[in-house]
Amino acid sequence: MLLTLSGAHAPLFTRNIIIVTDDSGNEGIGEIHGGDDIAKMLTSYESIIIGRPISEYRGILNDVRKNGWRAENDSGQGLQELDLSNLKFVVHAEAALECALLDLYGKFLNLPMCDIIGSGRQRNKVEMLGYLFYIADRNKTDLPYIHDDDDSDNWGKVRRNETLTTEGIVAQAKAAQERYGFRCFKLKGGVLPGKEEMKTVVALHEAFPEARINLDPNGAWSLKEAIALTKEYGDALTYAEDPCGPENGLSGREIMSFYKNATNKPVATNMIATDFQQVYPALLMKSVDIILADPHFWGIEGSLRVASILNDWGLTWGSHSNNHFDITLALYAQVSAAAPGNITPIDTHFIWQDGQQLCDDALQIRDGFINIPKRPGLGITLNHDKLEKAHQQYLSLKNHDRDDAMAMQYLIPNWQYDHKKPALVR
Ligand code: GKR
Ligand code: MG
Repeated sequence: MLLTLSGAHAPLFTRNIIIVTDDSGNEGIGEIHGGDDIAKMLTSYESIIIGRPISEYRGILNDVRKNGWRAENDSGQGLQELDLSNLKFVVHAEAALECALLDLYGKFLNLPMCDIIGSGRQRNKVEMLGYLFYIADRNKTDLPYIHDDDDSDNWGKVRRNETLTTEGIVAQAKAAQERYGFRCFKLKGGVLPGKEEMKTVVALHEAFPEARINLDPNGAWSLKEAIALTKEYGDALTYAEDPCGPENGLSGREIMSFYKNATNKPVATNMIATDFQQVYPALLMKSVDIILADPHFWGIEGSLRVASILNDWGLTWGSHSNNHFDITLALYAQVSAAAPGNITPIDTHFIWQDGQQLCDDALQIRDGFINIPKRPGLGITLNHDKLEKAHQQYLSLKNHDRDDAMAMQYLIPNWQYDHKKPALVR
């Protein structure tokens, strides 16, 4: 029951999986956010793809962008807020197809995906960060949250239990480090008052003095509060992720440039620069240093175009994440392996889903890194039985869209999302 500004994760998350097969029997796979609109977009691609040679994959993607289905109100642009109803518009459904086609193309060429995308392979292993969350008490709900599924180590145990204190988060970080070897951490904020979250950052810094530490309240703080908190506790913070956002008629890009002027703190975002139009003013105003260009928000080649621009201009690329399966984990690793420059460790929620893999040969995080496998394409093989099991569970759900207010209302009756109030501050 992970907590964020947008509420609490529900017991089940949904994803759309796409499978493309060729007539030599190879299979290409892709994964993207769940939801019926995204499923409808993916289904509308079918007639555009079938019968075409894999070497035409760029043409196929162009045709899909032109002729694939999109909802009428889908502008394809983000709102600068963690508003989940808007998320599907930021997500590029065709990125799932791009992934599946490149998986297949890699198999055709007998090369791992990172060798055939962007400017090709830049590194053989990719550093991941330990993504820490405050966790609510699932026993306060009657919802079917997973628990007691893994007592093999501390991580398996702590990740299902209530964690709302500084000591709890430090213990969570230690358990994650023991299993995965993380050298860097990100704490998802926007849950408790900013002061408490920053004190937790200080405690994490004391526990892991060498680690890069980042806090992401998803723009919940006002500019004034963000500056004050950074001045008081900022030494423990390597960079701040979306510390503040739009306010008083100013856009998030403007507010973040004021924040940077006042604090000199490097800033990362996955909220105010989510497409190329937004990147232009964000870089002109020097609002950000690190753009977390998730391949699902930008497409695979789009994400790598961002990486090239940032690298040429002395800025930093990274990738943000949502709940995901091992298909996305492999995609993130392949794209990050092809991203030029000195990239920041990559976000992944996968440690929260570890044990729920869809593939038999899922990539592993060891010593904080994922090694790129020698196998072609994505480097993983879908287990159809596991997928079918997940699919049956999906079919049993009334709603396929993400709703973080639903579970939150067990904790605080009538809880509603407010982009300027931490989730537990009501
Ligand atoms: O999945 O709960 C979550 C995350 O908090 C996600 O919604 C955010 O968009 O991880 C993301 C972020 O870095 O902002
Ligand atoms: Mg973020």
